[in-house]
Amino acid sequence: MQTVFCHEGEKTMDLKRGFGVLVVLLLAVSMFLNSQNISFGDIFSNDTPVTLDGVQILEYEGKDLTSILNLRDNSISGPPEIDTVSYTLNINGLVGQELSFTYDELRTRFNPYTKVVTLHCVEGWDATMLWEGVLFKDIAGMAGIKGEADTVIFHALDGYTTALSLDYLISNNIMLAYKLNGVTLPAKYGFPLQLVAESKWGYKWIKWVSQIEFSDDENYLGTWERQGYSNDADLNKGFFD
Ligand SMILES: Nc1nc2c(c(=O)[nH]1)N[C@H]1C(S)=C(S)[C@@H](COP(=O)(O)O)O[C@H]1N2
Ligand SMILES: [Mo]
Repeated sequence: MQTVFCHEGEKTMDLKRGFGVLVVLLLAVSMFLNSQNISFGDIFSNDTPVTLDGVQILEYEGKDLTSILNLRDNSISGPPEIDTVSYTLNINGLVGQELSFTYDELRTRFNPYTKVVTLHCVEGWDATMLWEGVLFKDIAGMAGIKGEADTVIFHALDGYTTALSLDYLISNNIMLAYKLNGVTLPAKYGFPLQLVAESKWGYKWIKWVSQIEFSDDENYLGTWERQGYSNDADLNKGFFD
């Protein structure tokens, strides 16, 4: 037994019992977090926060959305460190004018678009989310694409790359999203920008996009494509076709 003082005056309590209660409480909290797919790491580390800037939208126009808390981060080397202040999206290659946009410019200089689109990973899982961002063709239009360009190579802050045909990106109104389910893209899930490569396999949905390079190299292979995955990546076909 030990004597302790608190604002109610002198009290005695069994410290051993107090410790036992604390252990049970911590176990209960950790089981709850586990059931919600949240890890202690998510909460206490500041590189992969789950803090959201608003309340996620989980149903939109009658469609159920996948919660961000249930997403899987499938990246080659984990989320990169991003400095929002110095970040720019750089547009170069076969363009009339090289451009770069800050994060604020991306959200203020282009019309915003929203759309519910489902991501399908080759591993067999999928996630339906409400995306908000800018149209690829609006950005491309500002840079002025040269006639020879037929391919667009996307580069990301973690070193990942992938390429898509210019025609696919423009004719399908493909978006670069800065929000999902109504909240800013979390660091783990592509902040500041993720390509919403509708009707393509997940490996074309490049996250943490930092550079858009216009090219005439139709055979350019990105990170996963080099490992043998289909460069076309059409969802209607197998990912090795
Ligand atoms: N920069 C970058 N983007 C990436 C990847 C990656 O490793 N690095 N993985 C891709 C793969 S294989 C999938 S399935 C999706 C997963 O997206 P999500 O984390 O939003 O669920 O991200 C894609 N984009
Ligand atoms: Mo994937």
